[in-house]
Amino acid sequence: LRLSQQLSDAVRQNQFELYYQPIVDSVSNTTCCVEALLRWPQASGKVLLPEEFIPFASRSPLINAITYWVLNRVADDLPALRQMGFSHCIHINLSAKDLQNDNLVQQLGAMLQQGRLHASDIIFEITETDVVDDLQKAKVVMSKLNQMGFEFSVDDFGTGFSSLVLLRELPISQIKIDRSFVNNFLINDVSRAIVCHIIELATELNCSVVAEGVENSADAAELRRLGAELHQGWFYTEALPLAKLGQLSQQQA
Ligand code: G
Ligand code: G
Ligand code: MN
Ligand code: NA
Repeated sequence: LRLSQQLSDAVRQNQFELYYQPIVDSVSNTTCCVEALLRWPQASGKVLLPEEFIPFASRSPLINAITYWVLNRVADDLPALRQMGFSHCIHINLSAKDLQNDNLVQQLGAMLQQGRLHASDIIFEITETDVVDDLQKAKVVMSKLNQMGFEFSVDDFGTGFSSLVLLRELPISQIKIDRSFVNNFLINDVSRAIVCHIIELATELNCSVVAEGVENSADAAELRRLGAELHQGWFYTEALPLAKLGQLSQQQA
């Protein structure tokens, strides 16, 4: 297939870029983590977003190569991120296939041994759809990674069909409230109830909570009042290339 050829060329020829979107502690108004988000610039000048190629890549072994590319880019970017003052973790998105074999365990084991990464540098984001393939296999892989020190966050929480089973079965330390709930929770009673319940559930389970898609100060204030202090969204900043993230941290300092 054409797209699969283009994608494997993109991996080999280093055509991807990694952008970073800050996750902000809204109480101290400081960036505590950044989420790495893939971008694929085209020769035409257009930049493809992950939703335009990750779903396709996720159905093939290409996704393993893409995830490995992301890990290596994060390892390469870490010294610069540290120098900019981002002392906390980098969030990396995984796909279903990443959790269905031991490749990732071996690759990360090697990177830890080489000193290119520390487990505490990274939090992996998984979605519910990532583990439904084979929950037991995902559990084995995630447990191994967890023993190596890596933590897991559930992305888009509440939008899948097995969110609660996932919390019971897997080593999860953070829940990200899907932005579809955050978008209208001030005016939609159902969304509001869901947001409140996710916050309570997370607290009960000793998980931290991140609210995604925070787009204005009213949302931010109400989320904080409800106990969700970590925010990600355009109210703070969009995903930025490394160089622009540096300018941002200088403005903050
Ligand atoms: O940047 P954007 O909002 O378009 O990203 C949308 C989604 O694409 C993310 O929430 C995530 O699920 C997925 N995504 C972004 N970067 C990566 C990546 O490096 N690997 C995987 N597997 N998914 C990614
Ligand atoms: O991992 P996830 O699929 O949630 O990736 C986050 C995506 O959400 C990014 O691709 C980014 O473009 C998008 N995004 C980030 N902040 C906001 C926001 O405040 N509002 C909306 N609508 N989208 C956002
Ligand atoms: Mn994510
Ligand atoms: Na998300």
